[in-house]
Amino acid sequence: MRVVLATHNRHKVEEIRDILAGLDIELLSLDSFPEITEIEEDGETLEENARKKAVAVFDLTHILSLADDTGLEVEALGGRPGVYSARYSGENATYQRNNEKLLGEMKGVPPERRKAKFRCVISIIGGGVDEIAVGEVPGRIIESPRGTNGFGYDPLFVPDGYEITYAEMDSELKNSLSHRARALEKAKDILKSLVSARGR
Ligand code: ITT
Repeated sequence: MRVVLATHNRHKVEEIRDILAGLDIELLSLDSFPEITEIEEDGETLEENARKKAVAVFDLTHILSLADDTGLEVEALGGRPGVYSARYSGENATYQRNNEKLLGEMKGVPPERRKAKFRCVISIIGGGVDEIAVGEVPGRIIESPRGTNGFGYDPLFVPDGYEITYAEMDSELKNSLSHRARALEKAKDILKSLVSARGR
């Protein structure tokens, strides 16, 4: 069975490949479909955006499509940046500017009010298939960046039960506990049953 990952983010493609390794599926990325340009993520929820991307890619490729949308929800900021995580610092957002903006908004917020969670929503769309898998990891936002691995808000996020940031973890550790890993474990079960149903 072939599955196309509806993302241009190579960090995500690598994480998803690692986690889904071992399944009897051929994973394609959007690199195989250069004609598909950016799909606008204009939904109001992570669910809406993930589903919109998967539907758009399935409509264009007719291959089972898997799309995720992820957000960092910070309690002291009323859940922001949430669905706006990628463009938090505006039009020309970069990971670094987003992190600086987050630290700026969290300035003076005491340790006990620095709770946050990463939330990943995966949509799987195909002929007759419309499934959602969600993964969450609670943690906290530290006061200055630490670590150089990973991407996005990784240097600022310490998951509960750890003293190191996502960016201080090697990819094996991050991929064993991350929000995306949790959602992907659920997506994996969905894909497994599709593989066996289609194999019959
Ligand atoms: P797509 O092409 O898949 O849309 P994206 O980079 O826009 O890739 P998302 O919309 O899913 O990714 O994620 C929004 C932002 O959240 C992203 O730009 C990162 O800043 C952050 N993010 C997502 N996953 C993350 C992770 O595992 N660790 C740290 N930050 C992450």
